[in-house]
Amino acid sequence: MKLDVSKPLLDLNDRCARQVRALLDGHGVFVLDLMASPGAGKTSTILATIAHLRERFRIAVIEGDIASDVDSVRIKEQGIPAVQINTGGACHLESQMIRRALDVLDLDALDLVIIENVGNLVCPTDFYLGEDAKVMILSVPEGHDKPLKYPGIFQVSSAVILNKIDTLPVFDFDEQAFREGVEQLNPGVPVFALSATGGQGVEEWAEWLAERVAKGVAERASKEAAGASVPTSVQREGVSDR
Ligand SMILES: Nc1nc2c(ncn2[C@@H]2O[C@H](COP(=O)(O)OP(=O)(O)OP(=O)(O)O)[C@@H](O)[C@H]2O)c(=O)[nH]1
Ligand SMILES: [Mg+2]
Repeated sequence: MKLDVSKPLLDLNDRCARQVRALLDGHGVFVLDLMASPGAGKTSTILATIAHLRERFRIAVIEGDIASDVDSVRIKEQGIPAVQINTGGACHLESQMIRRALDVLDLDALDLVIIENVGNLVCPTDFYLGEDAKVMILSVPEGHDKPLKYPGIFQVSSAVILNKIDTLPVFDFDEQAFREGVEQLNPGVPVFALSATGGQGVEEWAEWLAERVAKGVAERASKEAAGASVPTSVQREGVSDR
């Protein structure tokens, strides 16, 4: 007999993710799940995004890593709230972890939460965290063939970032082949070519995100103007594992 243990795990994750979603809807906070290989530039992209958007939106970060608080320290150094999740070996974040991290954050004081998922091109793909959008980063040194090898992550992403474009002159990276591969898997998905550390192209990506965050902020403002109550701890307590 063959047991498929992935199904109950995913069911539990999805149930909790829907509760996270309900909590976020009540607060009008936009949540981005950022996925990529180790070292592709997730933290660097988050820092560059914060630099562009911090005057317009209230931002917090949830850092997912197998071990260490290196990345959350980098975020906190910028004066941005950050919650570190150490998975202790697991190659992806799950919605139960996000729910606990959200409990630490003051959602009424936030417009945007960026989740840095654990560095991996496969595992985070299957786990809905209650986020508004999943976005993936591929960096130039990883090679233009990755859409062919890891199709799932390109298919679930609402946008694709091509990072480290400042290194294009030294790598045999065919940007057109990469874009065609992405388009085949996910027709119409926007691809933002940028250098997180150099700054090139970051503005276009940040504006794409800003447009979506602003929508949540506007919806919350119109609800508040209409006198609708924003959910409080009562609904937070309603969020449970089962
Ligand atoms: N040349 C260049 N280097 C970059 C760029 N973005 C990130 N890096 C470098 O790539 C390395 C990894 O960057 P991180 O932002 O820490 O990558 P990460 O995906 O968060 O890494 P993990 O959290 O360890 O998975 C660092 O040395 C960065 O300085 C870029 O646009 N160009
Ligand atoms: Mg990182």
